[in-house]
Amino acid sequence: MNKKRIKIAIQKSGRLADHSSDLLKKCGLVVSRNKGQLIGYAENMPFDLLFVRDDDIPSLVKDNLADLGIVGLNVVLEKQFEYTNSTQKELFSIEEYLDFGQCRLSFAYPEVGDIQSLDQLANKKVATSYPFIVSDYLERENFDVEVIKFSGALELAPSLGSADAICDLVSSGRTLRVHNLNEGESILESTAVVIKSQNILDPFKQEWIRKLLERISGVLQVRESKYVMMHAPRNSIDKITELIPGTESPTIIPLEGTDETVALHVVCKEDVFWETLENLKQEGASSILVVPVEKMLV
Ligand code: PRT
Ligand code: ZN
Repeated sequence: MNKKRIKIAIQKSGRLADHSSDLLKKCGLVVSRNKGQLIGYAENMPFDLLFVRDDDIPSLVKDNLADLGIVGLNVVLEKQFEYTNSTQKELFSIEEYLDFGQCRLSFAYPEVGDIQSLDQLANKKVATSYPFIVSDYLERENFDVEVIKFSGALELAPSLGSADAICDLVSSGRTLRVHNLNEGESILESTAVVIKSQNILDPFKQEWIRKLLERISGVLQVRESKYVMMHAPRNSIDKITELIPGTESPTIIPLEGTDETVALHVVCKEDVFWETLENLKQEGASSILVVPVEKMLV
C-alpha cells in the first residue's frame, strides 16, 4: 500500500454510493475502477477510493486504514458511542455536512394501540438499529424504556410482538405509513458527512486533504449559487444589492455612453426567485440575467 496516497472510504452500493462518487468527481477526481473492484485509483490526484459497507466506514477511519470517509451522521454517532461509550471523546473529526442522505431518527408507534408517545412507553420495549443513540437519549430524558437491537425489517417488530414501538430512520415517511405506524418524537436530524482521521501527520497528505475539503465546500456552495447580471441606475446600486439574497459586494462596470446606468454583476449564494427579479425591475434594473455557476473557490 502506497503510504503517500490518501484513502477515502465510501459506500459501495446504497443510498449514499452514487452521491459520494459524484461529489468526488465534481472535485476533480478521475477514478478508474473495474466493476466489482473494491478499490478505485484516482489517475490525476493521490487519492484511492475504498468501496465498503457504510457501517464499516467509521472503524476504517478510526483505525487509520482510511484517511477520510463519507457516511451518514447517524452511523458516525452510533459507532462513536459503541467505541467510546460517550459523545465527548472524538475518534474522527466531522469536516463537512453534505447535502444528501438527509433523514431523521424517529420513534414510531402502531396506529392501533394506546401508546402514541414516549411518556406512555415506560417499562415497555423499543426496537432499533441504533441502540446506543436511542439509549443515550432515553437516559438523558429520564425515560425508563427497554431498548432492543434489531437489524432489518424493523417496521415488523411491533406486529411480531417483539416491541411496543420502534426508533428508525425516516425520510418520506412512506415506510411507516405502509406498516401502519405513526411517527412520533424525532431524536436526530441526519445527513451524510465527511469524517477525517485524527492521526494524519504527513504534511503531503495534510495538504491534499485540505485541498479536497476546500473543493468539497466549493461544490456545496455552487449547487445553489447563481451569477446575476443586469443594467442598473447608478443611484440604486445599494438598494438593488440588498434585494439579492446572500451576496457579497457587486462588481460595477461602467456602460459606454451613459453615466447614470451601470452594469452590475454579483454572485448570489441562494436560488433567485421570480419575485426577486420583479423587485429588482421595480428599482430600475433591466436586462436581468441569472446563470448557474459551474465552479467556485472562495
Ligand atoms: O449495504 P450498506 O450497509 O452499505 O447500506 P445500508 O443498507 O446500511 O444503508 P442505506 O444505503 O439504506 O443507507 C445509507 C444511509 O443513508 C443511512 O445510514 C442514512 O444516513 C441515509 N438515509 C437517508 C437513509 C434513509 N434516508 C432512509 N430512508 N437510510 C435508510 N432509510 C430507510 C429507513 O431505515 C426505512 O427503512 O428507508 C426507510 C424509510 O424511508 P421512507 O422514505 O419510507 O421514510
Ligand atoms: Zn449499513
